[in-house]
Amino acid sequence: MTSPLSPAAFDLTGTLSRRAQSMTASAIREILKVTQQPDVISFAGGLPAPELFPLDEVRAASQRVLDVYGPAALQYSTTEGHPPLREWIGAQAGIPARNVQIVTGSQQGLDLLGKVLIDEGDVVLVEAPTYLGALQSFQPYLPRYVQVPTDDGGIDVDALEEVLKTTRAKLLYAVPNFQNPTGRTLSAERRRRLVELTAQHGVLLIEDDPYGQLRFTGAAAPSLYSLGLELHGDADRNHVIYSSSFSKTLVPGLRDAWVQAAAPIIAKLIQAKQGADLHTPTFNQMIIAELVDSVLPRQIERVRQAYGERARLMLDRIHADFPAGVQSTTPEGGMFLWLTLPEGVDTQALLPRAVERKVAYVPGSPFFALGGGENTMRLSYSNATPEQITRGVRALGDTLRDALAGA
Ligand code: N5F
Repeated sequence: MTSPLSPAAFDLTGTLSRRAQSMTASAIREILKVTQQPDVISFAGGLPAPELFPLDEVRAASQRVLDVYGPAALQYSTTEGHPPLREWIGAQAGIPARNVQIVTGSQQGLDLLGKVLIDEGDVVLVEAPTYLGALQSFQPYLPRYVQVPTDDGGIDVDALEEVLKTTRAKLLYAVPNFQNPTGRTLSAERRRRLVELTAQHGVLLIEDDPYGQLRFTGAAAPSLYSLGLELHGDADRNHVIYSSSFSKTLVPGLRDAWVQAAAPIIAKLIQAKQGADLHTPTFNQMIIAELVDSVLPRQIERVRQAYGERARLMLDRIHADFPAGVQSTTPEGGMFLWLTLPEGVDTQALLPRAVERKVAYVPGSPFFALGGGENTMRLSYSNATPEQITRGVRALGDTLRDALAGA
């Protein structure tokens, strides 16, 4: 006889929701564990250069915030976000502050958008490849992914038009500027068609743009959001949802980012965020608001210049040190470039050998919603010094040469 106090055998794994069972670990965060060893040169994480962080300015802003706001800086605050920060973001985009929702990193924005927009089985269109963190955010809401092909000009809009003829899609997720993971940028002509096509077919368009300010060469193209605004004439009718972040322009550790969207979507984001974390840290938002006019513009300039130099150096070293048959994208901004190796090379299998040579990257496959891309990899140049870039690319070139000789 079992006593009422003796516990029943519990299948704890079996108690997990289908939602939880569909979750997977981020390939980037897993690799960051390996690359935390101090002697490994990491081209893996999309980490900003810490030596460029405006430490003194953040210190001074923190002091000012405490002086000006007192205890209110440390109190709970509204879910929508710190009003002066929302006003500032709205003014930049030419929209009312009420169309701006502050979020705790744009990663939270992606999760909340998934929560309020995706029903199980809804078709979510994604670039092939796309940002794997977005796949990770959307996955628990059990979408059906459909991949849209991309080339050097970004999303192939002709291919998209074909897909839309036969597929009823809920939303399309895109990173049009210096895409994560490829570093590619959507061409100006394609932007207009992408906005029009999605509008015609009733497909929401999520424009994820954490890197747009970090252009180091070439001319800027209009945001999809601004084209949507032009098309609909009103922020509350825009079918484009815009997401950006202070992570790559100021600092990622304060976790301050935002979403711009039409009123019905913002209303639901607020409710979803109340359930997630009530609000983004009050103090952090106040610090960011202190910095947006006085520090942000010159910080962007510094970061652009440094990343431009690092990208050019990495490309030069790749051309000099890599075996023939490796193709690289040429980013005009942002933090990433993308390598395609000869067919048959498996970059996941190769990673331990690269780490033995003290260099790390992210294998390309996890960036494809439906698999593929085994012969691709993402390299980030933002977090490595010029000396590390030179040494790391040489080590990676040696790793690739060995692999090709073995293949
Ligand atoms: O705003 P935040 O810091 O939450 O950035 C999230 C994010 C959203 N959208 C795109 C396209 C992004 O690239 C990112 C940040 N991605 C970095 C990466 O390496 O792919 C984050 C890596 C940092 C980490 O996982 O520790």
